[in-house]
Amino acid sequence: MRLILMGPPGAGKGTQAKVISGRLGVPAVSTGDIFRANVSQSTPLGVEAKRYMDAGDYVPDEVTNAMVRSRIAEPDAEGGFLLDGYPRTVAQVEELDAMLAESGHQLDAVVVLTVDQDEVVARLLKRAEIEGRADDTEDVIRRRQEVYADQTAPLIAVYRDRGLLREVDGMGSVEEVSARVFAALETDDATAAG
Ligand code: B4P
Repeated sequence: MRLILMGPPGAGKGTQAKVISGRLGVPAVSTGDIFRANVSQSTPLGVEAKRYMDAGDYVPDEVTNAMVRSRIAEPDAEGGFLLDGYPRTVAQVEELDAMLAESGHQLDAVVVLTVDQDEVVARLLKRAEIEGRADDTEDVIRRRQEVYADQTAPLIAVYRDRGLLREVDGMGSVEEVSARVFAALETDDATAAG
């Protein structure tokens, strides 16, 4: 199964990606996590990514695309993967399409978590207290929301037109949201072949 998990910052992508990938037995590929791992190890990729992430901006497409290309070519992703936070721009959609075409695979579904704006801000400020992420300050959260609305929200229509979109209510407990995601996937003809 090849899935994409989308949603605004704080929608619960990272949280749900762990649950879904565990249940489906495919690796969760989180671009945000890969960038953060590189930042913490001060690799050249991390040094570059940090400049953008701390400001709430997207890391340039060329950098992100190359990183995903190499990650999904690893053996554990041969049988499928769950992309958490990728693609986020039209250029990334095009690049992912090219990667899939080259490997002869197709996407099975694109899950979008929907949440109230107030709720996502509250979640991220709570995480700021716990984890102290540099991009979880109120100003940067606001910037990340703007970038999402501007660059990523338009992708929803792209995948809807392809018949792949599954919109899932992301409000409520983690367990409630997971149950909705699995229900959306199970009732979805597009994923049956996965
Ligand atoms: P991400 O790491 O993907 O950050 P995010 O959008 O904020 O999502 P995240 O996964 O962290 O939040 P989640 O909703 O799971 O990206 C960070 C940065 O990396 C981006 O701003 C960008 O700079 C860069 N980047 C990443 N991908 C990129 C790409 N493709 N192109 C360019 N740049 C890219 O969780 C939020 C909080 O809510 C957590 O604390 C969680 O515990 C909590 N939560 C989750 N579900 C909940 C629930 N049901 N109830 C209550 N709390 C919940």
